[in-house]
Amino acid sequence: MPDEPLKEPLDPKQMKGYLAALKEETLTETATMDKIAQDLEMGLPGADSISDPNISTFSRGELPHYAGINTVMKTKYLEDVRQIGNYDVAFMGIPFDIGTTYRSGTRFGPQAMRRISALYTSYFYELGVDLVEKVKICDVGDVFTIGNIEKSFDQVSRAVSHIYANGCFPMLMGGDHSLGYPNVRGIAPHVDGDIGIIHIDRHIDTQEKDMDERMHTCPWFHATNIPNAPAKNLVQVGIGGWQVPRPGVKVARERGSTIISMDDVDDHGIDKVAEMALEAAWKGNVKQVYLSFDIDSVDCGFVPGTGWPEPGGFLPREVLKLLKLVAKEGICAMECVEVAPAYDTSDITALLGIRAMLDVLATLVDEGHLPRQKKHTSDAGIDAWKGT
Ligand SMILES: [Mn+2]
Repeated sequence: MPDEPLKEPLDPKQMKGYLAALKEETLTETATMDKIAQDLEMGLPGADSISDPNISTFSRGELPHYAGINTVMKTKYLEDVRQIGNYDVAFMGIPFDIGTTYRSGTRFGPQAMRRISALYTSYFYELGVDLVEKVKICDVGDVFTIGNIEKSFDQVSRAVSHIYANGCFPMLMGGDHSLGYPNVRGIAPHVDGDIGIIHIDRHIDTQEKDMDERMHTCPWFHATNIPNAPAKNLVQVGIGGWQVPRPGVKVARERGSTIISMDDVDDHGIDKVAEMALEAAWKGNVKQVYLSFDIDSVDCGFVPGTGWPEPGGFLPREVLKLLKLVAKEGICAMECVEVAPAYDTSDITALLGIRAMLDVLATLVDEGHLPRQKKHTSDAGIDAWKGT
């Protein structure tokens, strides 16, 4: 028998799974217990025959997962948006899809993500983060969008600006990808320095107009015209296939943005590509990076519920890793766009969309980016984006 090198056995105590279990022991339970007590008070104690003292008569909290009014993870619905400054994080829906150039339906994306988010607890095992214990989250509801692209963009920028200027972290649920532009426009005037953009997509989305309007093929042309959002800090990851229009490619070339194709991802792997993306996005006078996640960057076998499905994209596990690596360095906001539930199967597309957002949130908390130690509030008004 030939000599075989001794295999190093894996140490069960050093496995990430075990270490994550250890971390759970260090988490507080205070906010969770307070919430349960409040839910019992508001929902009345359960029937005498029920022995679990935490079960109320009316469902008011996380359980059962099939019950309840669906805000994101059943967090507080912030009806009075003037109170936004009291929260660390706000989920906001942007039910808007008239920028689509093929199948419409992403206006129902926010509702689909909210509904399926009820599957989740606030605790994320791998990172050992319990959101309820660490950050004050609200669901601020939806922007009042209308059947006009430019007027809706104004509404969106105003809403995003309001959240960001009050020191609250925006988690933006689209809606089609034309929203990338008004979303960044709402934040940029409140950033003291430049803003970089990391855009994860199969599509390049950099042409000036499509069919005479600023459609979902156009957001980054306009976003990188914003004075403090230079094109050199735009990084696009996952681009490729048969829907990368030549006018957009020409713009990307002329403006010198960074394009990392799916072939590049194949060649170099997620870690290397993330490192490269972060370097380009943060280079120069950049003070904040905006994260744009298009669900169609994932192979269409996993995300049927989208307006422009693309074969050959990321695997879910790959993209979740990429998002976490980007979030580790800190971001100023995130958008998840192009979830169109009418074409979805068993909610899997909406589920991946909200999962991506929550993984990013947990990473930001784990890395100490949230809650912000010092609240960044801006004196520039809600309409500071006008004219940019
Ligand atoms: Mn796309």
